[in-house]
Amino acid sequence: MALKLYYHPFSRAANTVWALEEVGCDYELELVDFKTKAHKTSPFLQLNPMGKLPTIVDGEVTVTEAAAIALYLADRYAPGKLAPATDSPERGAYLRWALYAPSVIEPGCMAQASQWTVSPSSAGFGTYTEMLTTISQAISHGPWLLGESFSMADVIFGGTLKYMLMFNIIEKRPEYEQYAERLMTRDAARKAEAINARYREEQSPDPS
Ligand SMILES: N[C@@H](CCC(=O)N[C@@H](CS)C(=O)NCC(=O)O)C(=O)O
Repeated sequence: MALKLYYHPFSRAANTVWALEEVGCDYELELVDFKTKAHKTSPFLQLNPMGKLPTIVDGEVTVTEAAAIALYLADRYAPGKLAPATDSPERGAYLRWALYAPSVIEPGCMAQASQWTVSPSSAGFGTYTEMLTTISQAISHGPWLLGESFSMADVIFGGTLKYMLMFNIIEKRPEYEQYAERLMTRDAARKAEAINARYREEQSPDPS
C-alpha cells in the first residue's frame, strides 16, 4: 500500500509533497476537506489528535509534525543521500537546522508578527534579531545548509523560510531570497509546486 499523505494545498502539507518528491517513494494524497472540518473529527483525530496537517500513514507507521515527517522520510527512503548517516560528522548540523525551523523560525516569526511580549532568555526562540542573524549565518556557507550537499534539512528549514518570505512575516534579506530561489532549482521542488498549484486551483484556504 502506498504511503498516504493527508493533505490540503493551503497547508504545511504542501511542503511535505516536496519532501516526498525528493525521496521518490510511492505516495498518494488524501485531500482533507477543510470546509467540512474533516480534520477535526474521527477518524482523522485518531491519527492526529491535534486535528492538523500534514499527517502521514506509511503502512503501520503514523507520523505527524511536518519536520518529523520529513526527517522520517529521509531516514526511511533516502538514508545517506538526503539524511547524513548517524555517525557522519554532518549529522549534527543536519539535525540542528532541521529542528531550528519549527523550534525557532516558526514561533520567532509568529511572536514578532503578533507582538508577543516574552522574555527572550526564557523563550526558546530568543530575539527576532538573533534569529535573523542566525539564519543568515546558516545559509552563508551555501549553496546548502550542509555546504555542497543538499539535504532534507534544506526542505524543512528552506520550506519554512520560503513560507515566511511569501507571507511577509520575515525581513526580506537578499540572502534569504537568493537561497529560496536556489531551492526552486530542485526538480522535486518544481514538481511539488506544480502538484500544489493544481490543487490550489480547486480548493480555497481554511475558512476558520
Ligand atoms: N506543528 C504542526 C503544525 C501543523 C499545522 O498547524 N497545520 C495547519 C495547516 S498549515 C492545520 O492543519 N490547520 C488546521 C487547523 O488547525 O484547523 C506541524 O509542524 O506539522
